Amino acid sequence: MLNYFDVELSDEERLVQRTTRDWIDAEAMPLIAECFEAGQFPAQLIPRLAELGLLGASLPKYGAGLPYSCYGLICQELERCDTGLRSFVSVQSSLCMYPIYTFGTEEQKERYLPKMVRGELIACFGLTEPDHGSDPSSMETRVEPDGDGWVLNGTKMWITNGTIADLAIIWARSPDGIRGFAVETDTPGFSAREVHHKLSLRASVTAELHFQDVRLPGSAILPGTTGLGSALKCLNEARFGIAWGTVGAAMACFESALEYSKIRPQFGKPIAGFQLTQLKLADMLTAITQGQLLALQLGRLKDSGRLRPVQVSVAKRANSMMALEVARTARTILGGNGISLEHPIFRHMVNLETVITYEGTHEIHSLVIGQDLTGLAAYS
Ligand code: TGC
Ligand code: FAD
Repeated sequence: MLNYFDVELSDEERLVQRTTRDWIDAEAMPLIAECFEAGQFPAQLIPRLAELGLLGASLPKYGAGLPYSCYGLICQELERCDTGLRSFVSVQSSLCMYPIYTFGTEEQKERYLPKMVRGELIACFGLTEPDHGSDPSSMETRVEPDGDGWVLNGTKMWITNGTIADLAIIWARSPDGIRGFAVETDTPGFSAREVHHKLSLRASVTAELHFQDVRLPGSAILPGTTGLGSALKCLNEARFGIAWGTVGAAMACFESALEYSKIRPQFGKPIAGFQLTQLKLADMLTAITQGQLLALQLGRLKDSGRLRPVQVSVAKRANSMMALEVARTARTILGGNGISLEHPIFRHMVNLETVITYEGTHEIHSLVIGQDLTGLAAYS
């Protein structure tokens, strides 16, 4: 644990972090590189993720109801292993359980949430479309009223968990604006196709979803959704997890580079003894510490109900780029060995290229912050 500033964690936070880390080290770390190489999500970990209370960890009543700071620490530890693992938990918890809990009926909550906490029902979140990523307000996926139900048509792209999901939270344009729907994936007309040839997030399932005249019951709508803003509320939750998770990815890269630098001799001494290596280590340590303190304050603000969405944008943007830069620097310390999957750094580095892109690109978060600072929207 990097704790240069003796960051104060509560007993509960320490316990959650320790428990998650111990399990990750024992059961996830040993198989992650192989999964990444094979392009497979380690689905065998789902039952233990559930047993440990890591699905819907911050959800009251149905989940463990932990403080958000604990959820953040869970994300940090998961992403210290691999972004794919944190992504799975982010999607299940923040992007799918959260909207059902926040916008759903009692019947929807009872039908889905207990099974989702137990890992018996996997979900995905479909907002992005092939032609509408940063600008979801232009989405083409539509629902039309049909008797006492709906008919759904359209396509969603880059959907995490898409081919393993039993349930999809789908955002679609209805006659009264964008609404969210809980779509069971065995409904006729629903199909999912895995995206192959990815060079990033290889230990995560990514899919294209296609809806052709999918007939949904009236009860499929999440009635509390009232426009794009409802989808963006879900994104605040997941972006919060990314702000923490990226600290974990950066820690893994730093620790790997530090250890390597002490045992790799060149010019007659360990490369850790060269000033340029020490400068890189000092820069990485400083950046990670700043990211850690930012994430912790984000958690404190969220737990006290004072967190503004723009603050989440600041932290998601800053920590994702921080982690990518740490990964790139750490990679140089390993020289040629840095490009091998035998070390975790390159795997994290290519994952982080996705992290600066999904959940709002680096550029989009710059514009969110710019709008907050100036009062002027510069998206179009
Ligand atoms: P705009 O007019 O600004 O906003 C529409 C309504 O939403 C409200 N709002 C928010 N509410 C809550 N939280 C936020 N962060 C919000 N941002 C905006 C806003 O007040 C407004 O409300 P109202 O009542 O006035 O209607 O919308 P816009 O169309 O101009 O878009 C703004 C923009 C560009 C920031 C937004 O579209 C955006 O964030 N784009 C990025 C798209 C994105 O992040 N996609 C992510 C897809 S999911 C994903 O990547 C999952 S990866 C999962 C994994 O594997 O971890
Ligand atoms: P575009 O929006 O086409 O952007 C391309 C470039 O243009 C970017 O650099 C962008 O910053 C820039 N740009 C766009 N608009 C502007 C502007 N106004 N000003 C300046 N620059 C701009 N989505 C989901 O809904 N659910 C998921 O589960 C999910 N999982 C994902 C998993 C992976 C592995 C990946 C790669 C993506 C995932 N996404 C998911 C999609 C992700 O959210 C989008 O890729 C992201 O929002 C960017 O959209 P885009 O790829 O269409 O890029």
